[in-house]
Amino acid sequence: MKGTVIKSTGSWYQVLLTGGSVIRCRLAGKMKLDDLKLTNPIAVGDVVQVEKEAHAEDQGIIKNIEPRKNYVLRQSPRKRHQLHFLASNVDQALLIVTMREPNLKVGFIDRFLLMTEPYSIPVIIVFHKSDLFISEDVIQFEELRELYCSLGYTVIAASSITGDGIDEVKKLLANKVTLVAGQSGVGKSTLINHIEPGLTLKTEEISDFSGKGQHTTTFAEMHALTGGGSLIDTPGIKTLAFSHLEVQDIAHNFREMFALSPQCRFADCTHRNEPNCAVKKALSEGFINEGRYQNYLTLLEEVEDQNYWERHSDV
Ligand SMILES: Nc1nc2c(ncn2[C@@H]2O[C@H](COP(=O)(O)OP(=O)(O)O)[C@@H](O)[C@H]2O)c(=O)[nH]1
Ligand SMILES: [Mg+2]
Ligand SMILES: [Zn+2]
Repeated sequence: MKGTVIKSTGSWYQVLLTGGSVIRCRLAGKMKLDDLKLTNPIAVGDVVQVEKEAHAEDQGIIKNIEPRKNYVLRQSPRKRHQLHFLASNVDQALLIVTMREPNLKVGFIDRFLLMTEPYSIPVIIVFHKSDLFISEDVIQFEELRELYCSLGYTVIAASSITGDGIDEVKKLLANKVTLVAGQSGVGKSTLINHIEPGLTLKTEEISDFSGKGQHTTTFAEMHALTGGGSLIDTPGIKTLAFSHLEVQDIAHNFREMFALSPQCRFADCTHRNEPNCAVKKALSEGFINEGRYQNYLTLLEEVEDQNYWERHSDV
């Protein structure tokens, strides 16, 4: 039997079978060992072959995973050397951020886009809680909208309180499989509840003075949308680290820089101090955004520091 993994709780997976029923499955023993670098060998969104257990009709064993059309991986928040699937086989991602409550971290947007870029997954960036925008937020939002739209992303301001932008988001989600992500407290659960009122996801109050929300969602879960399509709700992300990547992985996944790199003198140009660098030229002429470039440099440094310590960890 064939089905789609709609929830993963560590050792058990909920699989939505083609017929519409949901069955609780575990992995066939030998499959677990396939990739030791992954904390979760199966992602929500995976299409799998399932066999019913002889002793329990409502339980099954996942025998095989069909090739993934794409996936979104992050470094495991707990185990630095392991990777963790956020989801697979998605049509697009919806990244929810806020200007305040919690305060915007622009670097987080670029970090998120680093995860979707390897498969060129389209991303909709929602600036949520637009009801809280003060005039300087509006100005910053407009600048960011211009920047990310120019890079090919969709940018929308929305509020679950005033309803601003909600219909627009809803339209974009229809008939698509969408990975929904954001830092804790940005109103992800609230927004999803507005888009699909039948889905009463837990929302949480921001209780601590740091403005960071508490974690209540722990595992990714796929929910069907009544109008067609589905959402994959993921746990609130605190931080995204990329020490598993190499310098060139970063360089290749900042799309505007990658597009210019064939014009750099060196094929492996890191766009820092190399002569005849097309990226530095574009930066000085204002064609590349200074903030994006700074975030790029920060990520390069992170990756280099990490690689340095890994190479020297035996001595
Ligand atoms: N001002 C404002 N607050 C919101 C909005 N959406 C959600 N909130 C509040 O933000 C807090 C976190 O919401 P929640 O949906 O639990 O966030 P999540 O952690 O991203 O799932 C709650 O106190 C919500 O009431 C909005 O559009 N505007
Ligand atoms: Mg939530
Ligand atoms: Zn260059």
